[in-house]
Amino acid sequence: YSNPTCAPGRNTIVHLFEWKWSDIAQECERFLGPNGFCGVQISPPNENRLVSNRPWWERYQPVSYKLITRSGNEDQLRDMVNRCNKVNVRIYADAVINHMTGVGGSGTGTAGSHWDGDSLSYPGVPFSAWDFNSGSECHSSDMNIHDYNNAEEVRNCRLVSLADLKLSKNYVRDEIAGYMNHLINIGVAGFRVDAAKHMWPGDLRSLFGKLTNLNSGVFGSGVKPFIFQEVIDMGSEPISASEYIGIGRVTNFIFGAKLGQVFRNENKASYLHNWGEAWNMPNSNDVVVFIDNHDNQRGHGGGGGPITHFEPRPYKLATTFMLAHPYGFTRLMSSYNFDRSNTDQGPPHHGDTINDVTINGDQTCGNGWTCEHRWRQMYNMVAFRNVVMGQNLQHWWDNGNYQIAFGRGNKGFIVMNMDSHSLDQTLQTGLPAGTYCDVISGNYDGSSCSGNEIQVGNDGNAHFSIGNTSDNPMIAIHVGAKK
Ligand code: LM2
Ligand code: CA
Repeated sequence: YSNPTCAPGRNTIVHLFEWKWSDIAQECERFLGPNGFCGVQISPPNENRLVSNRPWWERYQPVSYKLITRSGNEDQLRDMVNRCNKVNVRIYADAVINHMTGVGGSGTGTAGSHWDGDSLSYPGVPFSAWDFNSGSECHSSDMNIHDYNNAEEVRNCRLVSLADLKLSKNYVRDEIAGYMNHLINIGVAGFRVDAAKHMWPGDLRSLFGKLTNLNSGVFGSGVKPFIFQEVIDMGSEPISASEYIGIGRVTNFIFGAKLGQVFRNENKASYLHNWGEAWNMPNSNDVVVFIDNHDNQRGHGGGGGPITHFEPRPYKLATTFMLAHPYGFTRLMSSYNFDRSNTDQGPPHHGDTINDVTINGDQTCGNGWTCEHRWRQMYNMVAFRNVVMGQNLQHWWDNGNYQIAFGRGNKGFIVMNMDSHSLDQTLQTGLPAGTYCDVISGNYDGSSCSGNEIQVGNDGNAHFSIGNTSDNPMIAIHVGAKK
C-alpha cells in the first residue's frame, strides 16, 4: 500500500482542506492537471456531527459512512473523482476510522442520520455500544487517553472523548472496509488514515487486507490503494511510526519540525547536506513529507509550531527545499485564512454553506482561500520535482552557514540564501549549457522567461547572485524551463 499510484511523471499531492467537491473538480481541470500535480487529499467525505458555528474539526467526528458533508453529496463526489481522474489527478480520502463522535449528547449528522453519544448508537452505519472499546479494553479512570507512555491506553481509550471503535472486532472492520471499498469503487486512489497511532498496527493490517484493488477502469488491474497513516511520532513516545511501516506509508512529522528550525535560522542550512535518513528519519520510500498540516498549522494534534503560510518567506524556502530534495513523497498544504486566536474557525462560509474558491487575475485565490499551491514558487517547484525525479542529489555546495546549493543529476539545480549577507557564487550545476529560466522569479512560457535568466556554460558552471533581503532569496533552474 506504499505506492502513491500517481499518473506517470507526477509526484506531489496537495491537501485542499475543507474545499467543496465542485471546486476540487474545477481545480483538477484548470490547474492541478496542467501543472503536474499527482493528486488531492480531500477532507473526510463521510457524514459528520453538526457542531454549532461549524468548526473545521466537526468533520473528525463521524456519524455514518454516508457520503454527504458540507463539501458535497455522493453525486458531487463521484463527479469530482471522475473529472480529476480524467486529467490524471488522483483523489486520496481522509479516512476517520478510529472513532465516531464525542461521547455524550445526541443529534443528527450532515446526512440526517441520528447519533447518540450516551448509548453509543450510530444507526446510520449501524454501530452500537458493543462495537466500541469499553472498560474491558481501556483501563484509564474516565475512559480517556491521558498517558501517551502507555500504548494500550493510547489505542484502546478515547482520544479527546471520541467514542473509540473496537477495531479488533470483525464486524467493525467489515463496516469500515465497506466504506473504504465504496470509495475505491468510485475511483479514489487511496487514503490518509486519521489517528493511526490510536489503532493497533495488527488491526489496521487486517482491515486493509479487506480492501479491494483500485477501480480497474481507471488504474488497470491489480493496483492496491495508496495508504498513508497519520502517526505523530516526534521520537519521544513508546508508539513509533516504524510499527506502521510495511502496512503503508507514515506521515513524517519530524521532517517539518527539523526543516522549521533551519528555515527559521535556528539550525544551520549547511547541516542539510545529509538531509534524509541520516537525520534519524524513516526510509524515503516509507514516508509522506510536508512542512505543515491542517492540525499543526493551528496548534492542534500536538505537532507544534511549524512554519506556515502566515510566514510566507521561510514557508516558500522550506517548501522549495522539500520539493527540490529527493527525500519522501511530498504533500503541500492548501489553507484558508483564519484568525490565529480562533483555532476552531471553519472554512469561509455563508450560513452553513462553504464559499466557492474564486480565482484572481494573477492565478491566486480569493474569497478567504489561501491556496499556497497556487503561489508561483510552489507550483513551479512541483514541476521541478517532476523533471528531476529519479536523479541523484549531487554538486552540494554550502558556505558553512545559511547558503546552500545542490543539483539533481543533469536535470535541475537550486541555490538558496538564508544568510544575512548576499550570495555571489559561480557553481557547478551539472546541467547542459544554455539559458535557463529561474522558475522562482518567473515562469517559462515555452519560449521566454518572465523572470530572471541564468546562463550555464559549456563546463556546467553558472554564476548566481542572490541578495539577502529579497522576498524569495533563492534560484531554481531545470531542463524543463530552458530557452
Ligand atoms: C487527528 N489525528 O490523529 C486529526 O488530524 C485531528 O484533527 C483530530 O482532532 C483528531 N485526530 C481526531 O480525529 C480534531 C481536533 C479536536 C477535535 C476533534 C474531534 O483537533 O480538537 O476535538 O477533531 O472533532 C473536539 C474538541 C474537543 C472535544 C472533542 C469531542 O476540540 O475539546 O473533546 O471534539 O467532542 C471533549
Ligand atoms: Ca482507538
